Amino acid sequence: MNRSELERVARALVVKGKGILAADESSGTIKKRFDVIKLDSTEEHRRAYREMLFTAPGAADSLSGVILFDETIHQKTRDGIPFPDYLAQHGVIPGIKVDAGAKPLAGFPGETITEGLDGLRERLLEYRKLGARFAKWRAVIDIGEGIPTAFAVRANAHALARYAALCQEQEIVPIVEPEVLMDGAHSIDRCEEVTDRVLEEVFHALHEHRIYLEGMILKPNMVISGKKSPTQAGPEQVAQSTVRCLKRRVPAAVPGIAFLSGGQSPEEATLHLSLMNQLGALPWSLTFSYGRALQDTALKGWGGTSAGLAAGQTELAKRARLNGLATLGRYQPALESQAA
Ligand code: 5MM
Repeated sequence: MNRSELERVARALVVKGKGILAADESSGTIKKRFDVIKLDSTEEHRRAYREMLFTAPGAADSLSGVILFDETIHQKTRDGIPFPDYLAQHGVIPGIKVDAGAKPLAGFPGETITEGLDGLRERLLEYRKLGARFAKWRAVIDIGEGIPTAFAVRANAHALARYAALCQEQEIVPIVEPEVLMDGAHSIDRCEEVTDRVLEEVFHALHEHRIYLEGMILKPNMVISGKKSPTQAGPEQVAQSTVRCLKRRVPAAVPGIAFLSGGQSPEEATLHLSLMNQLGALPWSLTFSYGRALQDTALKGWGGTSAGLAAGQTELAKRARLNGLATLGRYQPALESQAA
């Protein structure tokens, strides 16, 4: 393992002013996204959509990396340039989602375990040859009556740590993503309590698996009210609770934390990130690794037509730029109307 290379890539991914575009939707998820614009999820439509995103003029100025799906890392631009090569040529680090999805955890109703460890070493080797310099694995923790159980949290933390160890062995920076879902009716306090427990287990497992913390990135949820909760915490409380929780559980050796957006609106996700970055000096860089919060407006602007190409690209570049400002604590909602 080349530790200095891992650290160099990890630091580049969380450099101030930039963040990560999560464009690693699996076939089922991208179909759901295309359903919104009434577009069939064919291989060519998926390729054209990803090309629209990756070639958006100006977006690369605010993107440090892009997470790809297996199909996408093998695809090319219309001019025949493999996507990972195109991104690298534009200063954007290509990454790859390597988990095989969250599956029901036998014996634990309502809970899941993320699969994909079998054959992972060999897949990582292949992805590295294709240009991937970082990877991503998502564990999903739901909050509900009697869940999450301690066992499900431990099992997911263990899988995340095994994945991270294999990545570092292959000189690929692991993005460790334990997502506590915001879909429930729980309060922000309950989200903080569960996120705290999850992060404690995750860093315990990472330590046991001898993970080089300087060569990894954490991708957590924000501490936020459940979507169905009657009481919604305001943006300042989300920022303060999230940073408090992270300070308690994330070692300072980790170079950066790149949040998922998890179903927040694009504007909320940007505002929360900016407020956190206004809370004074922090031991790690705080940035974004958004999927929906970067792509939703771009997808609608594009609409699946070549006539919508420029509109989609303008929307992506706008959100990337505003989130880039948020990593510096310089985003204001008023910028929304000026940014286009
Ligand atoms: C939580 O999802 C990740 C971040 O996206 P959001 O910012 O929209 O929450 C995202 O990278 C996710 O892991 C991918 O979209 C892949 O999801 P699936 O479910 O297709 O593996």
